[in-house]
Amino acid sequence: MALLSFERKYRVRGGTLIGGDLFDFWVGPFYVGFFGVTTAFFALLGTILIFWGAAQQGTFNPWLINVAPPDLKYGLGMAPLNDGGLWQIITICALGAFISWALREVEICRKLGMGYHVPIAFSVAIFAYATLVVFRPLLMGAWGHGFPYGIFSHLDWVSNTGYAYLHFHYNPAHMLAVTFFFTTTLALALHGGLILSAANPEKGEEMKTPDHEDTFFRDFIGYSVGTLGIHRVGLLLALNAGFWSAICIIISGPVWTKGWPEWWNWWLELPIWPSQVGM
Ligand code: 07D
Ligand code: 07D
Ligand code: U10
Repeated sequence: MALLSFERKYRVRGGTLIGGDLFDFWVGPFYVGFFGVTTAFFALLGTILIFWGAAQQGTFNPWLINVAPPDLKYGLGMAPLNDGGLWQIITICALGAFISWALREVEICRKLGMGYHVPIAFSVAIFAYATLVVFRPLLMGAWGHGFPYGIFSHLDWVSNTGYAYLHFHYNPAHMLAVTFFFTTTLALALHGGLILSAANPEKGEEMKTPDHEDTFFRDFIGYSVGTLGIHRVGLLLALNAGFWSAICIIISGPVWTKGWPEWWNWWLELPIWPSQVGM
């Protein structure tokens, strides 16, 4: 079915979670819905506040705009607007916009009778963000532990936070997350390559079938995960990358306060070593 006639058939009412028919319409290519309105509201307000923060800071240079979280002395209380309060309101707007965006995805899935895989996947990214700016600061007792909103300033935060634990590469959950990120790109490169090699033949040649794709990997590594299976693998790898990222930062501070290299001492402290049992 051509895209335009398909859209006409499926652009029907229903499937909304909230608001009934009220916002059940499209603007150009975009489905609106109740959560489209809340996304627009939070995203607009958050962006306006970032610009306002930039005006207070005295620069509109996008690389240098910086809206910093409150000083640690404010703990978990509200801070004055120009001393971190703006960051707190922008954080609420960001979470409002991201969660609305995920719920708008859910409504679109419901309209089309599809599974909720895409909103579930996006929720893992939202979870990682919330870990950085809500859960970890809550566990550490101050909003000041969140990261600042600015292109270079957020890089400074990552570097400083990493060095606060001496050598962040030794964080075992960071290792897992990095490995999942690397494996995700390997899987996507293999999948993109395989599909194009079979489904996008030279002019005049015939398109190959999924059997060709299966056979390639059986010949190559002795096993094919299958044409549906590779999408399950991809999703699993990518979600684990985000999940272990959230874990690696939430344990840095709330669970482990020393340098990460020291964590590995548990290995030397096992009772299997003669020195541990006084020999
Ligand atoms: C390609 C989809 C499109 C999205 C884009 C991002 C904004 C910000 C805000 C001027 C893959 C749009 C950018 C809306 C404008 C202001 C105030 C997604 C694609 C193009 N980072 N980060 C970037 C964010 C964190 C880190 C780039 C956001 C953590 C490192 C961009 C968040 C940590 C590096 C950016 C966030 C961290 C970057 C490219 C939120 C650990 C880089 C992003 C909300 C996760 C890279 C100058 C990209 C860079 C980079 C945005 C959080 C680390 C500005 C929105 C605190 C080490 N980050 N980031 O392509 O070039 O993502 O930085 O959590 O090297 Mg970051
Ligand atoms: C948080 C983004 C969420 C985004 C959302 C959507 C918009 C809309 C609109 C475009 C999680 C935003 C959307 C704004 C835009 C339009 C229209 C994603 C988030 C909801 N590290 N490290 C990670 C590596 C080192 C350190 C994660 C590698 C050093 C700290 C990942 C290396 C030190 C933290 C990772 C490396 C250090 C991390 C990031 C290599 C510094 C974190 C991915 C090769 C000296 C962060 C949850 C992520 C984390 C994190 C990779 C090196 C410190 C696994 C490959 C040794 C402090 N690092 N790192 O989390 O876990 O994405 O955050 O050296 O906090 Mg690291
Ligand atoms: C995949 C795939 C597959 C495909 C695919 C894809 C994965 C099987 C079949 C998809 C992949 C691609 C297309 C490849 C490229 C993608 C990437 C590299 C990922 C990164 C993407 C980007 C960088 C693009 C990002 C762009 C975005 C998010 C669009 C920006 C959109 C907007 C600004 C509008 C947002 C819409 C909203 C909020 C909802 C509707 C709202 C409106 C239309 C606005 C109007 C608002 C209202 C009517 C409400 C009123 C507003 C109010 C009341 C607020 C007022 C508030 C005030 C403060 C005043 O697997 O193969 O192929 O294609």
